[in-house]
Amino acid sequence: MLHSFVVTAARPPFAYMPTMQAAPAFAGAMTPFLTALSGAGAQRASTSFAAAAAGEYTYLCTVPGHAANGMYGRLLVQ
Ligand SMILES: [Cu+2]
Repeated sequence: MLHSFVVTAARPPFAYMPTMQAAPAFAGAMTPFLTALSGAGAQRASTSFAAAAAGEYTYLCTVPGHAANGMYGRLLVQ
């Protein structure tokens, strides 16, 4: 199953296709869509970013329907 990761300043609820409302809050705070399983096993991605401003952010999956069905969480930067 496809998944992705982005940290955004947007808050839930999220639309079925959240990419327009979930721009990355920081440079590098996202991954591309991870592709489906292959014969080699699970896909993985990593990213790194500097959370340059304190605040409350949301991390979520931008694959259509995932964030709308709860695939998100809160990231608190202090
Ligand atoms: Cu997902």
